[in-house]
Amino acid sequence: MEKVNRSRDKQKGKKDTTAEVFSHSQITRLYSRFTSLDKGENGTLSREDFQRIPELAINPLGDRIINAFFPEGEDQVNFRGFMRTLAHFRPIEDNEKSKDQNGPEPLNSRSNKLHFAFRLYDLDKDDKISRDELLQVLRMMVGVNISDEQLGSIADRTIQEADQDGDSAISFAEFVKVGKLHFYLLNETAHPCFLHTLT
Ligand SMILES: [Ca+2]
Ligand SMILES: [Ca+2]
Repeated sequence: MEKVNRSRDKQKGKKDTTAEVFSHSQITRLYSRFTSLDKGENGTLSREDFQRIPELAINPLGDRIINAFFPEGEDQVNFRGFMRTLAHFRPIEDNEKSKDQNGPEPLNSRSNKLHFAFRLYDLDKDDKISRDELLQVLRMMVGVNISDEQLGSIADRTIQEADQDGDSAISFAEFVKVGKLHFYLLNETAHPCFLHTLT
């Protein structure tokens, strides 16, 4: 089992950006949350463990967020991985007090948050958001009260607005420039229940 109570002083020279994002008391709370979710009591969480969190079960992007916890090809996540993913959801202001110009970028920096959001869209991992990928997320976010035709035209307009190299898809650089696509996915206001239950 990994130690969770390592103090920051002991980590000098070997920076762990996860510990920079969370305070000591938050880490303690997260750890007790982690162990209560760990029904198999083996120090790791499975997808089923996450699916038992009601707020994630009803979140339209729940499955994708759950997937983001799991490294490629793995079906278990340990406490460190659990914290790393959650760190992306912390507000950016939390960095200011522990800012270290020479250290690695905090996980909740604007750029890391954007990468995280981008990956929620880019299911086939070709580093582009296609019209289909955008449509899938739109459909999950807006629910059923909007026709496929209307959704399609929202997707088309969004791509037109973002697409600069004319490939009819949104690259990460283009994604960063269209302000509106990401923040509703990653703001704490977009996932208040999810965050409050976990942290
Ligand atoms: Ca893609
Ligand atoms: Ca493009």
